[in-house]
Amino acid sequence: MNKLSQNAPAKDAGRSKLAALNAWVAEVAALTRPDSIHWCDGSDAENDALIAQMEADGTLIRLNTETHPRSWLHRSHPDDVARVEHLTFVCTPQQDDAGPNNHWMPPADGHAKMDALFDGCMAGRTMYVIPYCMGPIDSPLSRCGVEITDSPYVVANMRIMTRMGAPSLARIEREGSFVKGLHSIGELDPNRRFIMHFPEELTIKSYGSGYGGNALLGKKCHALRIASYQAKSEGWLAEHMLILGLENPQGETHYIAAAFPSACGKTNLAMLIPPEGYRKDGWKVWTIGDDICWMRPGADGRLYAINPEAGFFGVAPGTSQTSNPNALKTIQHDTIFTNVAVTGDNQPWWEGLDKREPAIDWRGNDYDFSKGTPAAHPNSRFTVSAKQCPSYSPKAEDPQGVPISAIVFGGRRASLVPLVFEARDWAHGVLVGAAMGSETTAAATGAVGVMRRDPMAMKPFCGYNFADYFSHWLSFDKPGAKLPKIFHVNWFRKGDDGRFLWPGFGDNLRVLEWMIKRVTGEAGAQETPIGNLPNVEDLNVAGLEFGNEARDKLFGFDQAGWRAEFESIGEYLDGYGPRMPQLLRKEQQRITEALN
Ligand code: SAT
Ligand code: MN
Repeated sequence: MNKLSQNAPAKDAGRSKLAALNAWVAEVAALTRPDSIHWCDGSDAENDALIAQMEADGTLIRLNTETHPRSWLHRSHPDDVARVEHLTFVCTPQQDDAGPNNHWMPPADGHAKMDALFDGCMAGRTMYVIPYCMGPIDSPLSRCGVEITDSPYVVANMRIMTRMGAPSLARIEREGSFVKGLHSIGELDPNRRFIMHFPEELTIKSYGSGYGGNALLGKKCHALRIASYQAKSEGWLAEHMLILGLENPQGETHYIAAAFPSACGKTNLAMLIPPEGYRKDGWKVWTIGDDICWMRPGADGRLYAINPEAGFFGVAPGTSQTSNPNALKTIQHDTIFTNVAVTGDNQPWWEGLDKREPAIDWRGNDYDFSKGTPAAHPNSRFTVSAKQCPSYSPKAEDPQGVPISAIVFGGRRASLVPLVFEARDWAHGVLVGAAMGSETTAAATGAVGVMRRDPMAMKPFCGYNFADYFSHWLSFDKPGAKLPKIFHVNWFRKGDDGRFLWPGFGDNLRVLEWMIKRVTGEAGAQETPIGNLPNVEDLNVAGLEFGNEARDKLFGFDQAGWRAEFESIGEYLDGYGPRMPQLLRKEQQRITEALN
């Protein structure tokens, strides 16, 4: 008999504020017909029992206990390795409310399609009820949800990624409201897989995938798609951004929020270790979050941010002693690895980690070098508690959040886009975010390396019409507001030989320093039609060597190239029709004229 057998909800259903929750759980159980129901309390004993069960049935493989204590490898179904944007829907009564940026279905059709899939799907399985809180449990900015799933792997990951269990259930009981997420791995059949959102009902239904953002519903489904919709009506922002604190030698810390698409280095930037000279001078980076940021105006007019997550679901490949030593320390123990390779002595391994040779690839086969395919899946991941990160900031648990001094947008752009520029004002900054482009990565299924517009890195995650989202962003510029400065960066500019021109990683601190000095009025810049660019002398580049090509491309501005870019941005904005805010069109036209 399963140790995690049927247990009862915490309170008498009829009288308590949990009545709605209990009724929903009963309704889902009647539809999915599980063998048993388990309410997750988040305790160690519960986790130990789940892990033991998953080890016994092969869902988890124990890794080398000396080098990686209490760490596990999970191999997902080979057809289930990334988010599936083409199968992700936003179901609003009016199609226009979901916008051209989302796949849409009428809510009734969405429910019918999903409920047909869920019908009886948990027969022979345990149904887990996971109460969770996104954000510090006592923060007014936090929001609760309940995920129902038949995947113990999802439970173990949600326990790391969210504040899960008894305290969250208590908050739900107090508040009476929560986001409902229903998930089943189904048959893991790509032809029977959908991720559907019903923003007006604060409801998510996800079927047929056990992977990452498709299945850990607190993450992209709740904390971005549903939360962005809630944020619009409640006057805040739910964004695909890391949050870091930059402490200077005077001991002052400025907080920066930065939006980059998936697998473009958010985790590395959030955990950055300054170059040696900076370290000696007393610079330090504090990690608040690596993926999601919720922010709202405080009484003083500044934007205050929390990280709604409690852990990192980070990309493994490329994580190394050079790119992210803090991440390597973080994942030394108590970590779930998904789809990485392993060495002969059963340690997790991925491309870019080190020079050792992998023995077994992510599918579990002997690794065959001659095939030339990677041993770890390019979207292989680690799930780990943020508390294990050496640079984790104590402020990350502050219920009031941290005040944001700078917002950064960025993508992978091999050409045209310089290292960094500053927006003139808020409206220009919103255009910079709206016009953002990036080459696609392995974080979603589909072609990799194709340039697409990814406004604010939210293309896959905004739960409503982008035109309304841009209006919402613009609305924060009002009397009394003390808004952050907005910047754009590109760590990925390439030379004619195809090599990256900027060293990146720790040296990105030089760019962050310039930004904060722009905020405090201590650094110079040259004005151009696209924004304020640093002259090479405005940035501390001591110890770095640049040829003429690197100087031109990282710090220069290609007028003809930008003219073409702004034409394409204009066409992109036109695609949203009359809902697109006039102010953004005007910004685009003003810059286009300046470029001509
Ligand atoms: O799979 S996730 O959506 O959680 C990761 C990502 O794409 O950012
Ligand atoms: Mn992400």
